Amino acid sequence: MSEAEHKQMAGDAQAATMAMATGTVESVDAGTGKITIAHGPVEALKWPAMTMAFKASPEQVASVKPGQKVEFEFESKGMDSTITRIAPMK
Ligand SMILES: [Cu+2]
Repeated sequence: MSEAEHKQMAGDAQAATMAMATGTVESVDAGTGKITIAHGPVEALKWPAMTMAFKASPEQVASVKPGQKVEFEFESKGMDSTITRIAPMK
């Protein structure tokens, strides 16, 4: 890749980016404060569909169950993704 492209990637990794996605809860872990979600593609981050763990508050972890379809917003910074809002889909 070109140097310009590489710099842009480095920049993207440092800046926190807000994004929205929908997916299915795979598991919740109250101990580590994580919700694992099989999510659809996230255009804002150029992510394909994948299953990954998101950091979440105890209230957020308690608000969803495995198997539930959810709609959520998160902040992505480098390898860390933190949920800012999550709600079951109707
Ligand atoms: Cu992902």
